[in-house]
Amino acid sequence: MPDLIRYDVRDRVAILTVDNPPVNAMGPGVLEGIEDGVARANADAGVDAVVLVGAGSTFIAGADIKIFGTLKTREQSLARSEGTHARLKRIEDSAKPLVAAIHGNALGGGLEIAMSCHYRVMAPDAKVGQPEVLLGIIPGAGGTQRLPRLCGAALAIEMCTAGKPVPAPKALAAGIVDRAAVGNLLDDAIEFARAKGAARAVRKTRDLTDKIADRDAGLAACAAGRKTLAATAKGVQAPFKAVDAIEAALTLGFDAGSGRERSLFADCVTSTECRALVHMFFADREAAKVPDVPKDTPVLAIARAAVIGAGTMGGGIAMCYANAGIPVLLKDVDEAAVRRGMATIRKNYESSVAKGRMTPEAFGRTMSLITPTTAYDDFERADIVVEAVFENMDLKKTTFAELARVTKPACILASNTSTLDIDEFAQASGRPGQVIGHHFFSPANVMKLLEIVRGRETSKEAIATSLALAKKLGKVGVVVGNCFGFVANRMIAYYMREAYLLLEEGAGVSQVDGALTEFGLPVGPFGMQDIAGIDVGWRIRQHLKLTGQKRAEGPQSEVPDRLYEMGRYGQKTGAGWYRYEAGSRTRIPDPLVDEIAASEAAKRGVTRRKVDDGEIISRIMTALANEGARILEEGYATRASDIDVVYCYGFGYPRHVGGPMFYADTVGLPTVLARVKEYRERLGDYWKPAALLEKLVAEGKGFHA
Ligand code: 3H9
Repeated sequence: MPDLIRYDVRDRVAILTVDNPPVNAMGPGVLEGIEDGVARANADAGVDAVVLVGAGSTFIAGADIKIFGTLKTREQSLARSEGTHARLKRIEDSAKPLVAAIHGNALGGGLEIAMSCHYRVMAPDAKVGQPEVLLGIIPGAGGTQRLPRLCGAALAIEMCTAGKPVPAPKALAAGIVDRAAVGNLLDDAIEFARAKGAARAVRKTRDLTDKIADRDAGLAACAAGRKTLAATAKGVQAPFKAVDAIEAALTLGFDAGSGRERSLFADCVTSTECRALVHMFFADREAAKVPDVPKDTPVLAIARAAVIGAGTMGGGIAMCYANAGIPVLLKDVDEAAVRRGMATIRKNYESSVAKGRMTPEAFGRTMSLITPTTAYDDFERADIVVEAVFENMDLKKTTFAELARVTKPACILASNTSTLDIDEFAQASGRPGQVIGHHFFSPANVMKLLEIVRGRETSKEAIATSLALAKKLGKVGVVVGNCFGFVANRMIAYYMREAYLLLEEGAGVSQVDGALTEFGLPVGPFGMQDIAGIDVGWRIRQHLKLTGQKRAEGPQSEVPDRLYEMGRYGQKTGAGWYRYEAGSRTRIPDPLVDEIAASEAAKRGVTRRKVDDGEIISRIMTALANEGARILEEGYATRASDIDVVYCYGFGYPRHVGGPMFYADTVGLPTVLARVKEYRERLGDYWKPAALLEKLVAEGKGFHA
């Protein structure tokens, strides 16, 4: 096995190269190796200074995230942090100047090591950051103490509470790094280190005081940070603890401040928030791995795309391609439809420019990548076509048959259907291996989830290409099976069923929505439906009635149908589950909806009662977990964590809760099963435990290993 830390000497400068692929995370031996390397350089008469650099594509991406799962108690965490803090102090005590040469990313513990060096040189395209809060923790290797000493409290708070990395120019201007490299990073850093070595110029970050000297300004920054978090960081604790730790840097000395950091870190690393967010970190990456699609499966290059249907979804999908720099044809049946679609796209981009999120140059460049058309000319050059026409099986089948005629044989034929059977289009195309579902979520240019639906005959190349393409489009791709509603909409049917029934039983519209937003969702089921349109759900229900299907077993509440019949489609008609004043999106509760719910309840013989918020969460979350279990046992999702990823990115399920399947594990599957049985007894036989749920409980296991 190659050394984790290589030691070379050039021009009287020792070069310590961290070589721990893929991202030089601080796994066992890394920090120890750096300390040994620094000691060796200090003892080496042929060395005046030291450069610390990362091998491969990045500097050091932080602690090895897997380690957090092993810290079960505060005591274990404290013992580990004490060791790390002491080691970093010993490194910082080097008598010979230490220079970190940063390329790629210096994140979390990576930046903390860099700040324990005496100087930092940074490649112009590199980034530095403290993203720990995204994992439910705070910087735990001195970051909350050293960062404010370099850049002041305000920026340190911003970086440690939002977790967003900062680019080189900002890091340089703020004093986090000392130099932006010109030309080759290592050559530049060696040159810089040589000069510092000649002057024996050692500068310990922990001794700096300038940037934290104005204590009142620092404390005001802490107060401002807490105020912002009160509005933005609902349901999480780590960002608040990061502010507490930075405050300690201002009010206590370095050693006492570090002690406070260790204590706060221990609170965080043993929390459910941390377990859930670490789970989501790995879940995001696992989702890209499909057991029967090997890593080396050939991936088709997607240089040109086409989208059929210039409506809301088609236009949004075309924007995704253009945003990724891929030229895209946007086809609809007539000039008017295409013009309307292009006007919406233009308006969206213009609004981004107005908000300063897009430069006028990028606007021009991106718009020029979208070519409107009413014909199939040029489709033979497309590497992928995404169909986003009306949800009608005959129309889709005709479209796929046409596409097979006008595209080259290797072209991938994707469908954005959210409910229809991919295998039927696949047969209609005559090229089933190339046909796949690409289910975008609305608004397609914003939502990060891409459900990649594999049909019976979809080729491995089409799946591997879709996963690579999702990444290129800035989406998280999750491969799912071809069942009704796939994973996301199949489960949402159970979520909505319970929401409707709770309403009939006596809960209020804003009570149900409030309980779920308190739980962490950005919007509750009724608010969400008012945005999406009550008419959309109605259309799906009509289609199901015609085909004799149900989206979810159990009583079908007719409250949404009554709203539809009254022309209450949601925000777009000024009323739905709520009322809206003209031009406003503020939800105003409407007693009329409660009356409708009461009258529908009477028709079904339901006795109304007071429903508490706890029951709302239990019913809805139990329904999701039970249906998720069925999806798993039927093989439509590869693993429970894929369902968590679908829910977090598709519906804004709170990451700090870890997705519906992880949440079920934290509640405990025996409790979830007991609830299903209780509801069955109380509400009816449609509450049936999933076989997988019963099996896991019997085996004493959870959904996640
Ligand atoms: C921390 O540092 C706490 C300290 O304050 C205190 C310590 C005492 N650990 O993302 P990619 C794996 S907290 C373990 O696909 P990219 C990843 O799972 C940490 N594994 O690549 C994947 O494995 P696989 C603070 C890690 O090029 C592979 O590497 N740091 C870690 O798209 C490639 O990853 C962070 O939060 C890790 N730290 O993006 C940074 N990082 O191939 C987390 C990655 O088996 N990392 N892996 O699926 C990132 O943000 C991105 O990985 C990075 C590269 C931007 C670096």
